[in-house]
Amino acid sequence: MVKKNQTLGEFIIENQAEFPFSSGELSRLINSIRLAAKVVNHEVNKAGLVDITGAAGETNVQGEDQQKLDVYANEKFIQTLTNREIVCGIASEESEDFITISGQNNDHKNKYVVLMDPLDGSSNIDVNVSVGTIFSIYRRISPIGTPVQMEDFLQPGNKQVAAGYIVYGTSTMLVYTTGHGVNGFTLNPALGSWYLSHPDMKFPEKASIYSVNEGNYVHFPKGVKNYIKYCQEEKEDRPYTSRYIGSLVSDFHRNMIKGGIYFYPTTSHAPQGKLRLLYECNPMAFIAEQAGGKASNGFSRVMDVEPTELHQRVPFFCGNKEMVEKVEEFMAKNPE
Ligand code: AHM
Ligand code: MG
Repeated sequence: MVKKNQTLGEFIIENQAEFPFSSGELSRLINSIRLAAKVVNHEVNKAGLVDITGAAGETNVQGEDQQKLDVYANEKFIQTLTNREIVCGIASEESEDFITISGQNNDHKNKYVVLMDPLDGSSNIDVNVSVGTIFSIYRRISPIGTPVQMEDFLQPGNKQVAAGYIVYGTSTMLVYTTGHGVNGFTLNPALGSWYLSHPDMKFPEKASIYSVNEGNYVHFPKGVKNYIKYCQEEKEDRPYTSRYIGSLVSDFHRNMIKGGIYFYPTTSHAPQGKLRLLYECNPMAFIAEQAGGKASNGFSRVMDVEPTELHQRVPFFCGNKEMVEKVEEFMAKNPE
């Protein structure tokens, strides 16, 4: 049951019953993420002060090394999840290999793995524009009691148990799904509590925003070029509005609330696209579908793509169902 203004803690406890075989591990895992998110939020909010205290890579006045925020966020999430011993492995966009967490007494007893992009869109930090964290949770495939394996991370998105993002925006929000709809919580920074501000989030029926880096237009496939022209055509409900922040989490978040599509297609320079299947696309796809939207690689469902490597990239079209279907129509006509 969804009650507005409930705290995230209350919400997690109340909804634990949705998992009949749950041992509470997933709830504890989400609890750790909300804690790490608060710590990272605090640091992201201070980012502007870096100019005064010293830039990343330099030594600050206290003689401490300043860290880049994405490195900091990576460490904080890994630290929190490791200290609480609730996952058996973590893979991050910031680290080349996955991390094995052996757990108490080296027993490898935990059953979940987390995949994350600790600070997505971090180039926006220098200019005070929103950034985000994206996470995705899977049940391990390898037997409990043994160290995690690559196969535990290379699962298709349709196997996700939970996924979410934190948007460090004008306010900080945590939005996540466990496969029972999407709920958004806003942080009250004075109290450090998250409140259910956006229960049961759904893409609105009418959508009119397209979000893409149009500077890459000449490098896009023909199908995408044609779709962009379609968005710009003068018709009853068009042209659509163009909005692009260049921060996936923020662009997605706005589109889910206002109605729209985000896409990062292949380009002649990036023949696989730019975004990462495991850390960025699958979690956003899971949230999109749970909010009544759709996510595609241009031809088929992103969450059905079988991953072959950790840092795999994929073209990504995500948002209102009709808009994603329309772009797929254009791609099918010009598949090259
Ligand atoms: P990052 O993981 O290096 O931050 O890159 C991902 C970001 C997305 O948040 C954003 O949508 C996209 O890259 C923007 O790319 P571009 O600057 O090419 O438009
Ligand atoms: Mg990223």
